[in-house]
Amino acid sequence: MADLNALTSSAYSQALEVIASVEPRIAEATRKELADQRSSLKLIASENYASPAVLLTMGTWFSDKYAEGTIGHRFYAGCQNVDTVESLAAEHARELFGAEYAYAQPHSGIDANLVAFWSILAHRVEGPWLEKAGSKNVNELTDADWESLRHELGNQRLLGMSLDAGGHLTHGFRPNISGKMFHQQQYGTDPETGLLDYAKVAAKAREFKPLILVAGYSAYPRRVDFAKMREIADEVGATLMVDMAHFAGLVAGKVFTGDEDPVPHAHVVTTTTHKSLRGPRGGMVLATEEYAASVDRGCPMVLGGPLSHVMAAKAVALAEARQPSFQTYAQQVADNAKSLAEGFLKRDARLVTGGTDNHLVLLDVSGFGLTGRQAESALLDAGVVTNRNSIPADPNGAWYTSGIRLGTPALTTRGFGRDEFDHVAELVVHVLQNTQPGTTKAGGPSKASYALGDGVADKVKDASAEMLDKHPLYPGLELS
Ligand code: DSN
Repeated sequence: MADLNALTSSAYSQALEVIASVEPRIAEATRKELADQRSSLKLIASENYASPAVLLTMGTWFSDKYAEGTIGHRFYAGCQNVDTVESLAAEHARELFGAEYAYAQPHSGIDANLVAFWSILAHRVEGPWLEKAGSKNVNELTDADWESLRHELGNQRLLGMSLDAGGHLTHGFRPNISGKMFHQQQYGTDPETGLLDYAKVAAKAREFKPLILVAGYSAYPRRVDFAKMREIADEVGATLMVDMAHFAGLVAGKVFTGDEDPVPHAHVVTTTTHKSLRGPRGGMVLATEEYAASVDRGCPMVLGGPLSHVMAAKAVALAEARQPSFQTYAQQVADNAKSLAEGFLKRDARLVTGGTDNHLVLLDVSGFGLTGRQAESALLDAGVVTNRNSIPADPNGAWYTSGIRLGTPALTTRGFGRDEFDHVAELVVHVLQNTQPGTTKAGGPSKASYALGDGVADKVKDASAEMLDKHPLYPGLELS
């Protein structure tokens, strides 16, 4: 068998030479990005490291092809190879997740959610409406019909998790298009425990009667019972849509099974492919047969030309996720998150919900006298890459925040284990204990400026380097 490390090294070295012949600064930035990713503790819960096979698949001439339409039914000629790529991506996704239907075209998570929203609206509203208008086909409608349909499609009701409880912008947050196109309400978490309260979600659903109930999160450190969410949806006649972007890798890796696996319970499931699933940057929609035809109209309903080079990389990543080793990886992601959480708790740091049972923890940094913004910046100075995040009822709002979100998918890919994540918790706490909040020019308390104690950054970087050297990123990949 070929030496894959040697092949990858020469592929990238030569590719960078080709790039440098046109715009050397881009080649330089690309080299620097690898060096930076190699030398920092990447703890952003939504990031990972895709394999060289996935990355290389994106750099091809599939990028040059237009392929609007669906498999075997394109608006452009010459799409036979794109059909192969999209079919394989969809087939791997169906097999991996046990889904009836998979749509690999969305360019991102937001696109996947928009496709899902419009598909559900079309499926739920268009059909009965067409009947009412006495027509069988949307193409036969008059301008007046469209005016009336627009009225019916707009102002539908959506119930999703609020941003500060851990939901996502696209789950009905007012400044996002989802909060503008829908009449929306949000459910939160219990103010004492930080946990989802299904009885309260059900009560809200009974009162609000949403067309779409959205489950899923970006910053909620716990598992969700999707069987219960489906019961709630069924009781009020809603479509259950689950956004599993953050935890798709844990579903693929069979860490979340039974009631914690959204696929058997939801009508429509959306995801990104680049987070815990460890694929290329992109989105995907899974659906039951009932919703397949409307999701399949994602392009041209919502999307432009599919990114065929990325769909090819999705197929490669999904093939990787079907290997037994991916299940070992996913379990380790969850075990490492537990260790990270325990590491914080034993050092008296406060975690939202008191712990985790997925891939992320949400650390309340107000106990250190800091805002999330100050903590994020101080940690970055010490080579620890995290992102600030609101906590429930956050007094500092969504910009400064009071929390830091940390996740385990990326460093687990590098090979970090439980002991190393305990050490990571120790280093994070050390930075935060040695960071002082700053003052504004007028002398008042600042939410942004801070001072990191002398020598702290170097000490933490040295301790991190020891762990990072033991678990190199892309081992064997040497750029000439
Ligand atoms: N930006 C992603 C995250 O960090 O969770 C979600 O869109």
